[in-house]
Amino acid sequence: MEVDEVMQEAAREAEQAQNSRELYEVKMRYLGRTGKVTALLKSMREISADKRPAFGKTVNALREKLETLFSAHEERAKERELARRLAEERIDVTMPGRRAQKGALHPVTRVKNELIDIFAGMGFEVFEGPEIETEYYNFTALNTPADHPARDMQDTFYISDGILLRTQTSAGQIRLMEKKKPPIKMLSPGRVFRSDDDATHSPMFHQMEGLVVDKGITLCDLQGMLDEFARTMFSSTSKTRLRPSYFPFTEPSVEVDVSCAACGGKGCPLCKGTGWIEVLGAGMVNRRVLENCGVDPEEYAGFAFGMGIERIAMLKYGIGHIRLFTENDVRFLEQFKD
Ligand code: 2NM
Repeated sequence: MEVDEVMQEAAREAEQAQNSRELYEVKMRYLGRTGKVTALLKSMREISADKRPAFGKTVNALREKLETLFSAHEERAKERELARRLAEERIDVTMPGRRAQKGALHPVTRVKNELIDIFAGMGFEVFEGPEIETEYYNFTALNTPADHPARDMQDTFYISDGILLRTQTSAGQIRLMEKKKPPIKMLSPGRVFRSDDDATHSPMFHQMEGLVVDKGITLCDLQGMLDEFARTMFSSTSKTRLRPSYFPFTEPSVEVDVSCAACGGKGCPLCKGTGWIEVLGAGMVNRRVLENCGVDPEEYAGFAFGMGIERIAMLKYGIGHIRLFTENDVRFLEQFKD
């Protein structure tokens, strides 16, 4: 094998190698343990002693030249590969980052917090009673007689004899009235349960009830406080109107309408042309309820009110179906981001 031929062949193959791995394979074919140059060195033994030194010199020179050749190629291949990696893995540090998704408070939570803010500003304290109640606190103490339709299995979820899911948060207010001497000014937000299910009724919903007991409390105090509530919650020009009603736990009892904020009271589809929207129920605490709690009705009087938080949220945000509150559809919920 001609030394010059080997040199030319190696140079051509090294030139054709596409990357450092292929280059390494070429190198091994010449300089590796079974490579062509190594074979030449091994063949020295078969050469006559007088020609051996010259042959050895030539082959060693070839090996050195090949090593230089491969090093140069290796260097260039590495540079090319590094340049390609840098181009491929390039990061544009000036690109704007992806914003983290921000959550939103549930509309019921929003309205609940807003109601608490309004009434806390008037001096009400928040008191949350248990969701599982006794028939006594949910009905009897609230002057709801044993034969009252509200007690019916069809309206109330009974857990066992005398034990039920509360149908109103006032059950907890009775517990506090038993323990605390007036003056009382409390707000009871929470979940309540009724066997009811249509576009505006859900078997679980949230209520906010308020109770004020002190000496000389009148219906005027109730209406003044409700006016203030309506102006803060709905519109600075909101007005309230009381209509006679009936609840076993209040006497007199009233339904409270707020002037329609959508049309300013002129009449529109939201208020069905009346200019008024029913927002809550209220009244003067029935003297029998006060007596049941050990509060002397000759000395003290109180007013109470109750509203459905979902109903307020539906009016405020124009929500058409109560089921939207419990479906947890992100497309609905994300509209309440602030
Ligand atoms: C309402 C309407 C009228 C009410 C009564 C009481 C209590 F505990 F003092 F008797 N708390 N809340 C009440 C009165 C609730 O909801 C429509």
